[in-house]
Amino acid sequence: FTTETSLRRAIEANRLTLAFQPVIELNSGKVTSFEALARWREEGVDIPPSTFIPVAEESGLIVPLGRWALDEAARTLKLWDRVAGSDVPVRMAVNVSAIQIARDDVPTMLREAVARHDVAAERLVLELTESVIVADPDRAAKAMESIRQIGATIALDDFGTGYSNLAYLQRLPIDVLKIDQSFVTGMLGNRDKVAIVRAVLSLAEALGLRTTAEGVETLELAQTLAALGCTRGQGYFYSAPLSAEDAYAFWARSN
Ligand code: G
Ligand code: G
Ligand code: MN
Ligand code: NA
Repeated sequence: FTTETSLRRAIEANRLTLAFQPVIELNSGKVTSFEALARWREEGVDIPPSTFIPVAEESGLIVPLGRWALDEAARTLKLWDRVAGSDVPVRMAVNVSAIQIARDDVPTMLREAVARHDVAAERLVLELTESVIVADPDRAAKAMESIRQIGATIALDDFGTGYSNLAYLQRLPIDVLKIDQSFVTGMLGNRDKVAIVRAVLSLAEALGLRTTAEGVETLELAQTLAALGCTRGQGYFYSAPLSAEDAYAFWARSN
């Protein structure tokens, strides 16, 4: 209960921050986007998202947290544009919890955030998990169609770890599959993981979806994924999540 109370205070006092992890186009080596990841530091100690995101979801605090994250991500994109003197050609991805889709009006929140910060919705990516679809398929479909209509892109996060049937991949406006890092990290020398990654890549190709492999920790992994037809990679081989300033410098250096 203390975590919930202090998380509520941290959100209200605007003491959460975002870290930004680059997503790299495997063929060109260029940054295509950044994933915004919430960070919480309390009295000098980092509380990991694996601790506070579940608390936020159980308490409903994920609704204000998620609103803050989208707003802060859009604000940061605009900040980078000002530093660069023109629109920085990267997209910004924000995680959206199933609870937000169920309880909040995510399309309106998106419309308001892009208007407030004067950034094109096309530059935003909302990362949803399969649990969104399992929870309430009709509501999820409506929300996703509105998000797409506003202009943002939809990525399916942690792909392969959920339980839903695959028919929705064809029906719903999904643009990108993010292959969960549990299949990617340690995939070299593991036939089962390679088989799963291959299957996801061929499914994505057949359906015209782009793919991002998470957990790319080595050059060899990046090369293997590229050879298998994966389009993008994200992971410690390229960069850990960075502060807004360092993320901008990373982009400026690598493009
Ligand atoms: O990068 P890191 O290990 O810190 O993030 C762990 C997980 O926490 C991420 O994979 C993501 O699913 C979740 N997470 C981080 N920030 C947010 C956020 O703003 N909203 C939601 N819903 N989840 C987040
Ligand atoms: O949204 P999602 O849960 O996929 O967020 C990615 C999480 O994985 C973040 O917590 C991030 O810090 C972490 N992460 C990012 N790159 C790597 C990596 O290369 N290896 C491992 N083990 N974790 C990573
Ligand atoms: Mn994610
Ligand atoms: Na993920």
